[in-house]
Amino acid sequence: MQNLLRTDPEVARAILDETRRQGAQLELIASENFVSEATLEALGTVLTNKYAEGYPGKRYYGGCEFVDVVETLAIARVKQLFGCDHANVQPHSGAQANMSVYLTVCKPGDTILGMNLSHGGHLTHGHPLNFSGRFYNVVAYGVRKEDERIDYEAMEALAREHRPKVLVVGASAYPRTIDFAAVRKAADTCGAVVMADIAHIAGLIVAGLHPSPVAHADFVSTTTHKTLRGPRGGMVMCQAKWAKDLDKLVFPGVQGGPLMHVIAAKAVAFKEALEPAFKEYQRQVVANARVLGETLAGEGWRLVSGGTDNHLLLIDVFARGITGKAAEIALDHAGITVNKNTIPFDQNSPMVASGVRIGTPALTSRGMKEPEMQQVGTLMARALAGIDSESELAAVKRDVQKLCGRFPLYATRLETYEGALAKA
Ligand code: DSN
Repeated sequence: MQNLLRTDPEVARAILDETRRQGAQLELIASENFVSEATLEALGTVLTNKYAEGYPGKRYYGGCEFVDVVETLAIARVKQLFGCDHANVQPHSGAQANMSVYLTVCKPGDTILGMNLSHGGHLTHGHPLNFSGRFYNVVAYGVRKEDERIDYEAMEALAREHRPKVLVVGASAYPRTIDFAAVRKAADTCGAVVMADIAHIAGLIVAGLHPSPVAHADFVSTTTHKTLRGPRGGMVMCQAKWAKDLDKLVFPGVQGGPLMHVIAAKAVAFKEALEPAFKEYQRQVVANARVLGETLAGEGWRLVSGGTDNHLLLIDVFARGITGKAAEIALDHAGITVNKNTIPFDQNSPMVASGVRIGTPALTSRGMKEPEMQQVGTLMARALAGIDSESELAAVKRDVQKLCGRFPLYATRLETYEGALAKA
């Protein structure tokens, strides 16, 4: 930090402030997490200097012997974690992972069947403003109105009717277990390739707390920074028959040089995920989400689909006359970080939204358990009930800070930053 403070005090200051913010607020964004110190150490290394276009043993640059070690370890660990035939750990993000799969399988204009974003899907599953919606003919499936769960029968009927090249399954705001066998069955009616995007639930799958898609899907894509608790990035796993084509499409098809410092951090996070403690962590993530949901429901808040099977919850705040946007702002004032989110069949636009999405991966990484989830649920309910009262929001914030103070985050790192700042 001392070098950074000397060279660029503005950036150094912002990093210090962000480190403080992460520790002082209740982080409930379902897609965020806190990586380990070991993962952070791997990220901030000289591996960022190295060009390594190609793959281990087959690079377009000299001097790759050590980054080869890193990437080979990362690949081996993914295969061990998920039991997949092949893994490509180079995608810079989940979007690039998904783009690589589509380009492997489809030509522009081909049909993709994906989940409606407002029913819990993802931008890269065919949203009109995303490359997926621009390059391909998109047909969307969704959830049933009555129970807000994926309608696999309707999915299969759409597959028969539209004969997609790819059937995409996976979600960014779906609190229920996904039936990958049913997806495979739907895809087999028209010979579609299945891509399972497990970005949100990857950690749960590793721990055996959510069924794995590996036996059912041709491709499994994911980010590495959500429940998997690695650095920001993506990866793709696939059946052996797709391996060569996929690798060609990740590089040189979609990307140039891989981010070797990020791949090193991925390798570290995968090693952590192989430890028994990771399973226990995921078990706690799921238990925490259930208790948080029960607490909120007990306070009179409607949960989309009635609850959760995984790490996230969607609260229908509009059922009590509050927009997702207003709820997000009020909770932010109370030191609780969430994101507004559309709910199935939403009457409001995505920038306003009727829901708030919350998840427990980050708070669980801080060590919070069921009793704290009850407190968090009560604090959220107080903030939402007191949405028009700045004094109530400030009072909630004080209680949030007390709770956060009991679960220090990056304490040594923060101390080092503060010490460097004091000397600067
Ligand atoms: N933006 C991510 C999320 O919050 O779920 C998905 O890419």
